[in-house]
Amino acid sequence: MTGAGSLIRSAEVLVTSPGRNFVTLRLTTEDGVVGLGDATLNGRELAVVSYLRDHVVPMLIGRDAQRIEDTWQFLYRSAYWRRGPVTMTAVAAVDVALWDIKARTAGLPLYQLLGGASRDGVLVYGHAAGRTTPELFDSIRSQLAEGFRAIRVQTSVPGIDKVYGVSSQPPTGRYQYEPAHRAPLPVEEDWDSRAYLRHLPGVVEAVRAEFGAELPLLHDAHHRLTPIQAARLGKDLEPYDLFWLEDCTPAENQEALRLVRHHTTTPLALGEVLNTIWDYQTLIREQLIDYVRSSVTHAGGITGLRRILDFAGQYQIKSGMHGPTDVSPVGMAAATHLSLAIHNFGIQEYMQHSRLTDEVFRQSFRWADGHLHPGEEPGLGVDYDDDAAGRHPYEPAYLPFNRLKDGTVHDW
Ligand code: GCO
Ligand code: MG
Repeated sequence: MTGAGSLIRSAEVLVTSPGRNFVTLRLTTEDGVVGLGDATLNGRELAVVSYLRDHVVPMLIGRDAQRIEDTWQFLYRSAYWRRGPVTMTAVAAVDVALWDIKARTAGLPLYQLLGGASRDGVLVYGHAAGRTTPELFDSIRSQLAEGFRAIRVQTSVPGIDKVYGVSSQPPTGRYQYEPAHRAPLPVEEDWDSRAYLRHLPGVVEAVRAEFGAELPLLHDAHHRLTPIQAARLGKDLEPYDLFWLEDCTPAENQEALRLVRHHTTTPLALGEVLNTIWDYQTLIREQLIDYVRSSVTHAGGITGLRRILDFAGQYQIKSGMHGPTDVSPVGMAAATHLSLAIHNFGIQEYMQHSRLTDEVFRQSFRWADGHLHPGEEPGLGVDYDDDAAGRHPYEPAYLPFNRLKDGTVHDW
């Protein structure tokens, strides 16, 4: 259906902070059909707000909302300055809002437009963490009780004050970990790779012994190791059969993974900070990873990520979409529709949003037996509640950064 009614009448960039910051693009057509896109880039939210508001919105008004591929190519190529997280998050927001509009216009849940369901539900992984091994065990038990059937485990390391993925507060029921701090400046954390390498394998061994062979276990090294350290860690963890080891080295050096791959059969996941198919060229062609970690939100939307995953599929590389709380419920819904539809689905991350967040973003997904399903509402199945959003104005927040013991800045 193309005609005057499908022209974009308004494009609003909405910012709200129900517990944490979210940026949402809302497009409305002349016919009154609304589409939502997630534009949240944790700790750099307002850069995307400006990119959209100041540069993209004026170009959207009057465009045909049905022309998704053309709009994607236009935004990507006409900017001249391509790729990068700010640009690709902005492109993603427009792309997902247009898919939402197309599916709502068709009266179908988005996954139907992507080829229909390839599975009954989307296996997701939850998160467990502990400052001590007994605390980690409790955290795993509570994730199992929440219904998760695959679990990422993160642990404190003796001698390090604050470790990625582990709250410094005692656990309070449901896993809560919000890396961004509402503070005027980034919080400093500390790091010691040798201490981490000594400590982690024993913890994973204990978890495997306690919870048995069947439970898929994942771990995120969060970009901190050198290639040879990552190779050693992969080898040390082989007996415990990890589902994946994530971001073992900083993602921008694709060649680093050659060395890691050469030494270990532990499956590797990488790419939550990558944004385009070009960032994956070497990783996929040389089969250096097993899972693509990019989210719909940060990799150019459904259109951008599907292109990456089709390329990956030729090499039996599967999806493992990033799904922390800084991907909004709109971004999570888009991911879940895509995960349901593609053939080379692997697993999806799911860090449940807070009650406050869920009041702003009304959702229709289903959650049962460790699997998500996006539901049968037309479009993404998410509605934005302006009244609830208005109660939570934007608050500046930063991700932390790391220093080594001698004061050197290190990857966080
Ligand atoms: C993950 C990620 C996140 C990131 C966060 C940054 O695997 O879920 O590493 O926890 O640190 O999304 O904004
Ligand atoms: Mg990660």
